[in-house]
Amino acid sequence: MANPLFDRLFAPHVGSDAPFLLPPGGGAAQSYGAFLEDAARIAGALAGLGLDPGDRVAVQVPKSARALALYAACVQAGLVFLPLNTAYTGAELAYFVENSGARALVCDPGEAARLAELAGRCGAELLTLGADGQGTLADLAEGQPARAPVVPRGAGDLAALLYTSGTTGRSKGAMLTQENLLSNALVLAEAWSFDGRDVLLHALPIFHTHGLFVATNVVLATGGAMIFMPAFEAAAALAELPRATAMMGVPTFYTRLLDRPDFTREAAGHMRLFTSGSAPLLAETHRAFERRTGHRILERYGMTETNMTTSNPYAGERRPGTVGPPLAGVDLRIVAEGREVPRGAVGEIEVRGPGVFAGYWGMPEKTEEEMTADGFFRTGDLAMQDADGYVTIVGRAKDLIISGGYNIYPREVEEVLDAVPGVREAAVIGVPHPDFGESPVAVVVAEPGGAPDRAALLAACGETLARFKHPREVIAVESLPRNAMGKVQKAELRARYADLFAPPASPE
Ligand code: MCA
Ligand code: AMP
Repeated sequence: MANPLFDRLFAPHVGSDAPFLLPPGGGAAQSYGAFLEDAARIAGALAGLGLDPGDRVAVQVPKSARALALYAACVQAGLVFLPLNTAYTGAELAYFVENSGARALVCDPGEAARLAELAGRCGAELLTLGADGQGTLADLAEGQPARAPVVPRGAGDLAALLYTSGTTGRSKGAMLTQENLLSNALVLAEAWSFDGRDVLLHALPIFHTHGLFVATNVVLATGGAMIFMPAFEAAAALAELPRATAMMGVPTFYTRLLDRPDFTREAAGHMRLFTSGSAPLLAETHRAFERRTGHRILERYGMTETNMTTSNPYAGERRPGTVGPPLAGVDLRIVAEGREVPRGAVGEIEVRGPGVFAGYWGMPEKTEEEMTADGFFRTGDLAMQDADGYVTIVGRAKDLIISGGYNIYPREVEEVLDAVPGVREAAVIGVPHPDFGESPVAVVVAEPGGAPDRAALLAACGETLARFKHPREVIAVESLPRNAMGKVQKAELRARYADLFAPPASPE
């Protein structure tokens, strides 16, 4: 029996001298062969700990070549890779480890003491891996052989578990199969014309779909190289650009590059492709980028649960403000009141295809809620599709804020604020922000006689929520606007505070 994901993305590169990871600032590349030897050693170390195929490996580590090798090792050993945002707090992490039943937890060495109790309680093996690639996982791997068995897996077996928050209740683990990941990598590689000559500027985090699957799997599928940056920083990205042929980013990457006068037509002239996703790219940013560089950013759309589902074309017209037509193999329809709507009308996007996940971990009823009887996933994104098939996202049916490409579920923040003494109720809304696209703002009503103390509210968030979820502003109000049904009118609040972060108008 085979392991389709490993066989197609990794196995062809075993023993290859071709460069895979280029360190920023120059220096020797790590070859595909060396990367896969490292992965094999890690696979051996994990198997040696008694982990069995299908076991979950929770990973909250800084980005590094070895952190990526850990992903490869999990695929090779038939383990389920569960990457976690490095910004998550201990409270957030505890839920993911408990809910997934992870058998191993890999963390930064600096966090090990803090996480020992959690790992012990959950029966997870605690291992460490730092930004420098060192730690107890590396120590264990060192003694292992450079080749390891490839554990047989089927196309429908799980390769990864990625947690996404829900509009109600706790986060849900999206179960991604080998086929989900492989099919999407191959479709994107073809759609965007990637090949072995490409050098991708990789500045995304590797704990989300965008940086881990869209970027890395496309390069693995086609044998190119990646300039592997620890994080996005505009000046550093600009310095690396001359070596790159392609770049993938969230809109904030592009607005930050445009803020730099040294990001010029000459600086970008040699590039083959810039893609954007994870959050809406303003048509205005698309046009400003074209004016500055001559390049039209290729915008695409997807979700953790569905992988990528639409993309503007590589060769055809890239239309600003749209996410393009459905990708090959994706069935997409726009639905309102239970019916597919005609072209040009607004409704919710529903998708079906090989990239659509296998359901939420341990939550069959949630999975059923999000899927239609004929196998389409309800995205919660509102859009229209034009006569040529191009999809324009116009809003969201779900209560979600996307800040710099990170999702924030207002309900999760509201629950924390509501529990603060003196708070009667809080509504968290997304307000346009020039850098992050949207930022969370808390609109708070005090108990009679009480006054919500801003510092206390933010301190409560600090204990439980990752920093990027914290409200950027707290606004005290007498009452929240409600409709006849008593539901808080968030659209009205968003309109009221739409200019909160707007840059001051420049004098004429
Ligand atoms: C960091 N901070 C943020 C964010 N990131 N605040 C709000 N939103 C953010 N996205 C805060 C930190 O907590 C810190 O706060 C301060 O900003 C500076 O931290 P630093 O690490 O220096 O941040 P940064 O370098 O400015 O990071 C911004 C960033 C980064 C480069 C835009 O967030 C990023 O790489 N985003 C990419 C997210 C991504 O890959 N999403 C893909 C999801 P303080 O100073 O107050 O402590 S996958 C997906 O959505 C689907 C499937 C798809 O379609 O791709
Ligand atoms: P996630 O659950 O992190 O995968 O986030 C998926 C959500 O990000 C989608 O449901 C959309 O709301 C949003 N998204 C992703 N790409 C785009 C895009 N190009 N334009 C607008 N929204 C996007």
